[in-house]
Amino acid sequence: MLGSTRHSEPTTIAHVAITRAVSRALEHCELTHLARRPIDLGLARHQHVAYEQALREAGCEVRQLAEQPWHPDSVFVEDTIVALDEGAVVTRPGAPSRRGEVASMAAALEGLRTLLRIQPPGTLDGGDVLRLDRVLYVGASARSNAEGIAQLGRLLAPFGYRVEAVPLRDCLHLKTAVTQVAADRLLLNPAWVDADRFAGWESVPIDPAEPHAANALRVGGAVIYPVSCPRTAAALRKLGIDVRSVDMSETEKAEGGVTCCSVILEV
Ligand code: CIR
Repeated sequence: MLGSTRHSEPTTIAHVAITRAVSRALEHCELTHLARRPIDLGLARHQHVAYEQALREAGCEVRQLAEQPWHPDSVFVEDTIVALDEGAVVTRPGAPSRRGEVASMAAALEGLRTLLRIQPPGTLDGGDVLRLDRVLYVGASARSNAEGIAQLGRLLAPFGYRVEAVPLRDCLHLKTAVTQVAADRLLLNPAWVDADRFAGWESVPIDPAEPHAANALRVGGAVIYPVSCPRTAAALRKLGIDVRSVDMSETEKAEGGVTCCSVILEV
């Protein structure tokens, strides 16, 4: 069976998850670390529906934005906005081909959050931003430059957030290398980012046979997680983590993961 395993619907909706329909141009996506492979668009759409269902089962109301047929990577909405309780920062993606994706995300957030913006020459991808309490760790990646990271720090300081740049190796975004999987735990690929950057956090290493295993989406007490990383999933379950499996094979070929395909807002 494709998609998520079955779970009962939650009784309360605690989050809004913004997603976007998969672009028909997905096969023309940006690729940095992967070789291009054929993408089955029908399967990608089917998997995206199952992913949205997993979000609902984890307590989200899903609001899907319209397809952007002319933007291959537009399903990866995470990169267009950094959403916090106090406001949302509209990004300026590092890949020029992706800059046209942000306007409709900003429009969707109007009325929900006060909007702030990264300005040229700053660049920032939301996939590089990992919020842990009042610290935003930002990957100093090929997509997020020093100017973009500095602007984020200045925009969010008034709300009591600190921004810290984190060096990365051999991966696209910070959240390709590390995400939060429990109240006190990170899941991390030590080949791509150093655990000692995250002082005070315990980290679980991924299974070395699954280099892309560090991208997990924690929402509503559950962790939405790709079927492509079964060994790391088993290790997470052993720790008592509620892992909800989704098949993301097609967006994985476009270098996307489970965090990339939604923006989660607390409501
Ligand atoms: C890109 O290179 O921009 C897309 N093909 C993949 C973006 C994945 N987004 C993410 O990890 N936040």
